Amino acid sequence: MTDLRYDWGHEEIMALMELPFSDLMFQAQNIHRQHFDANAVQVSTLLSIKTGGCSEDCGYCSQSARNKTGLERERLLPIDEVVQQAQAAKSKGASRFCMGAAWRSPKEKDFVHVLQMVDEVRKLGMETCMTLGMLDDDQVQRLQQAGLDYYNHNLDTSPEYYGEVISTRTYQDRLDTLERVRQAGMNVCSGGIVGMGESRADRASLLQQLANLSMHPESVPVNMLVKVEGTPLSDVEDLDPLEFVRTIAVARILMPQSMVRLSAGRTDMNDELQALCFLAGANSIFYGERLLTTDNPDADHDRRLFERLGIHTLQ
Ligand code: SAM
Ligand code: DTB
Ligand code: SF4
Repeated sequence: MTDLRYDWGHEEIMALMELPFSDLMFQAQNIHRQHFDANAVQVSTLLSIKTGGCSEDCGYCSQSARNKTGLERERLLPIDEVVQQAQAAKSKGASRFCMGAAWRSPKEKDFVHVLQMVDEVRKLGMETCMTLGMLDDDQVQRLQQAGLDYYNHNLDTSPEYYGEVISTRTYQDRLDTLERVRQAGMNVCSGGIVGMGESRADRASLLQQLANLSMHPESVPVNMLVKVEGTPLSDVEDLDPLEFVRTIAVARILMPQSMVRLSAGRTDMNDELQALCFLAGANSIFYGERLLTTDNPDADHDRRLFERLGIHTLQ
């Protein structure tokens, strides 16, 4: 078993990123197989419980009020509808239901409903995950008491590149929320986005931040930027897909016991590229036709892909 490390230096991470592709894949596979069934993938389904009109200025996001993406601003979904969608996701085979809201941070009037959603979805026998923006100590406690299993809050990119993408909250704000969630004893889901015009050194630096948190996040989503028309990043240059695979492989090596999620961007990937991501150590995906506001491959396609690859899903 590989020992867990929390002291990764930037240079050694860069050295991994720069390995010949086959050597990198071999290392990642080796580590993956020490800790996981290499043919098992966990599936989560996402639902946007509050869409659009967000006050933040994240340059990639369809939901920022500052980006003219044509997305209709919606109110918080009624609890019944959330429970119905969770039930549907469960019957299609998802083990975790992830609820996302386009907020800088939750307001009290909404928060009470959110707590009820956690309770109701848990009663279906599913794991629960929420992503609601920044949280204070009180909110973290109440989510934990409601039984929330995972909180998703991404670092998004390196501290060095961060200012190119977001100005309305700091990197430290994000680290603070992650530490609060960790201290409250909930599972942490944190990762980032690649393909936003950042350098390889930035990707290494994002992974360094994640791997050197007080504990590794239990779940590490690696998103490929979904280019949304009307956002500042809509026509950023395409990233070499093999660089995305490398990012997954290095995440696997640095955080051997974490679930690494092949997250947004799969509709633009062919099956062969996704197979390479699983080979590199990805062992989780978002499953179901929709991410938050953009498309995801349909469930039938994913089922066929899993069959072709001999992958089974984790319950
Ligand atoms: N508003 C909350 C927040 O930002 O913390 C929660 C929802 S937010 C949409 C969750 C994450 O989705 C972001 O941190 C980002 O990493 C990812 N995301 C959003 N838009 C994306 C896009 N166009 N492509 C890839 N990932 C994206
Ligand atoms: C994460 O890292 N990726 C998910 C989830 N956490 C909340 C969101 C992806 C969003 C992609 C763009 C959209 O559908 O709006
Ligand atoms: Fe708002 Fe989250 Fe989108 Fe940023 S990523 S604009 S905080 S919904």
